[in-house]
Amino acid sequence: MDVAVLKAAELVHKSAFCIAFTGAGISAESGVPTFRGAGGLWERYKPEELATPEAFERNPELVWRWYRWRQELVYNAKPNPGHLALAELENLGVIKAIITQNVDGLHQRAGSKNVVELHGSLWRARCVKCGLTYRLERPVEEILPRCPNCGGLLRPDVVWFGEPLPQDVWNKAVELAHKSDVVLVIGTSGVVYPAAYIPHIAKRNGALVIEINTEESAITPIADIFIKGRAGVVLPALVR
Ligand code: BJW
Ligand code: ZN
Repeated sequence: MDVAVLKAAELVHKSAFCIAFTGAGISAESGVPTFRGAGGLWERYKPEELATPEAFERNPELVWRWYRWRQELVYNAKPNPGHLALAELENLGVIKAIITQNVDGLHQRAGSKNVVELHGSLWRARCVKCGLTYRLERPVEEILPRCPNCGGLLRPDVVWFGEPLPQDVWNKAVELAHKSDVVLVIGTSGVVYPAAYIPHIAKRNGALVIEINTEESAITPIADIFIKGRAGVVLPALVR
């Protein structure tokens, strides 16, 4: 076993308040594409045409088609050993919470309980008119879903570029970052803000930063331990 992994396992297990901060990379081994890099979603799609409020105003059908495709992909995917290891670490009382940028719901499906979703969820829709939110059990079927309450247009309840993160969710994440003494940063490029502040806030408050990624990221310069590898391989090695 790699010494960095052994050291990380020791630090995680003797931590008082360990949290995980996750990105698209943790779901890659479930077959869910990441955003950036080779094979990433942004290689084939322009974010400004799909993940902005302006895009939705211009062409809600196109945006819903993209989200429906992603919902179907995730619906047919399963949590991988990385998600499962984090759930087990929470079960063991080692990890206190997961702060995720992912909208796929795979942490919850793996059994994680305390999950803070910074960028919303593929499995919720929100009315642009009355603001009510709806839980989605499966991919939406309608070309343009409408609000049962007021007839307004529904949109995916995710955070698009130029939109603020939900205040309560953000406050909760910052509070967890302040409490943490170890933060596991897994599978994120660390370039999207304000989400990427989380590991920086934890670090500034004295937490150790342990990063797991197949490549170096924007977080790597502040990582105390960098483990180059796949989340689905490295995380199970932290469970003992
Ligand atoms: C593996 C692996 C394996 C692969 N194992 N690892 C400061 C400077 C410049 C710009 C800004 C700034 N602050 C804000 C901005 C603007 C903007 C922003 O950050 N832009 C940057 C891109 C430059 N931010 C915003 O617009 C945010 N809102 C905002 O600022 O509001 C201000 C405001 C305040 C008050 C009123 C009004 C406005 C919102 C950002 C929302 C981002 N939304 C998205 C889409 C969500 C919905 C959806 O999914 O459709 O969130 S964008 C996309 O990026 C998605 C992700 O959550 C997010 C982060 O991506 P992530 O998870 O890091 O994935 P990747 O693909 O980037 O990286 C994958 C990593 O995994 C790689 O490192 C791989 O190596 C690794 N990997 N396989 C381990 N097996
Ligand atoms: Zn409505």
